Amino acid sequence: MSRESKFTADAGWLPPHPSPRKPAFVPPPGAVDAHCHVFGPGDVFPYAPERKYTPSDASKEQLFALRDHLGFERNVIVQGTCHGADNRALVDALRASQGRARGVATVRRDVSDAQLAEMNEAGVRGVRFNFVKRLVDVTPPDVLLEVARRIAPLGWHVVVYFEAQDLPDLEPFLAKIPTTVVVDHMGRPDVRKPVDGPEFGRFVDLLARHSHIWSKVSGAERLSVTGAPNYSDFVPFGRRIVESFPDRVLWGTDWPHPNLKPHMPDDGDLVDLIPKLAPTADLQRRLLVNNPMRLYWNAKAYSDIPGTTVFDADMSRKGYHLNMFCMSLMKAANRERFKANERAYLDEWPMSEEQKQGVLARDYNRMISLGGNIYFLAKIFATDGKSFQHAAALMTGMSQEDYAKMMLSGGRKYSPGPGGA
Ligand code: 0GY
Repeated sequence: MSRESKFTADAGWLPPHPSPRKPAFVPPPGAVDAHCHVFGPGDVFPYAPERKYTPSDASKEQLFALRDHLGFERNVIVQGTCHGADNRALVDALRASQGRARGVATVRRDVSDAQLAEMNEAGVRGVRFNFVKRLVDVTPPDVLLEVARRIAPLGWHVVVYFEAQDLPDLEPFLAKIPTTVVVDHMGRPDVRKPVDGPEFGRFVDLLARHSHIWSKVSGAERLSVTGAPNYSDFVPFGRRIVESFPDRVLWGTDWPHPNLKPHMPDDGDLVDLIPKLAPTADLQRRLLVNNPMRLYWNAKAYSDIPGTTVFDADMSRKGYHLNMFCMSLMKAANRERFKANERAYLDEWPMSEEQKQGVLARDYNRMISLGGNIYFLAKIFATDGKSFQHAAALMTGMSQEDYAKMMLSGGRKYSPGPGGA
């Protein structure tokens, strides 16, 4: 006999479609469903007391089965507001995914470094800021900026959910966020209005003005007035964004489609919209593979050059406070304070705990992998009274003497490839 659940879904709540059809569109290999949720199960991962709705459970097993059925390889699971800032159900799903899911969490300003590190290890790569008043009690922007500054050193980004009428007020805030910002469902346009009209124009301008802002071209089933199965009024809006900003768009099912009344979409229909939003194979690959892989799996064309960490814009953001700490050592008074109590001095900087540990251990490779730039890190070994040769020897695992000998005899030996010099 099944146990009585502690939670009952709201009256009229629609569970997800029980048997979505197999879509005609075959997603390219490695495709990512970059907006979906897991809810509960409530008896294991209780819904938050402050929630604005109680859903029916939507499990990780159901989500992974849908992923396979629709022809996707990976998921980005977004913390639903019904779980508040309790990310346990999300983290549980990420851990069960065997690296095939990444997460976007909700955190409060009092989240600890240890909690952030644990979520990072599980696969969380972003936080969500929600401005939709029927879903949350809105948090003040200065608190959110504080959270954004905390998560930036981890290389995470911010996902925002708001409605079109709130964009003018929000734009200055979005401009100040120091990470990539992804807007859910194109900022919820009214798709009865013209795609070339002022309301959607404002959203297109937002992306044109701010290269750190991305958009999900999702939410057809929420925004369409013409409705299933073609959601035809939504298509020109999504297509406009995909064609204008092909390297800053993501797509997701939004399974299990919370708060949708009165219809529950067939996820197969939603997948079959993709070629209408992204009409070429190249656009489809960017939307479904390249962009989400770059943002969530750090997969860049140059990220697997052996022995090399490329210092690009993401690394610069991730290492910002570490590098600023290094620059502070230009001043004699700061060097003295650092030498007197390294831990206390490091704690004055909003660096991640891992970055601080890297500094304390003088582990330069680790600092570089966490966004440190050798031109700034040089201030640390200079403060220690050490040379560049000393640091380079440490990084290669050699004694300084062996390193010096190697360099004097022409540097590291390498085997040229066929036809190489
Ligand atoms: C979505 C949309 C909605 C809900 C949530 O976290 C949530 O509760 O995001 C909504 O009701 O519009 O993206 O899932």
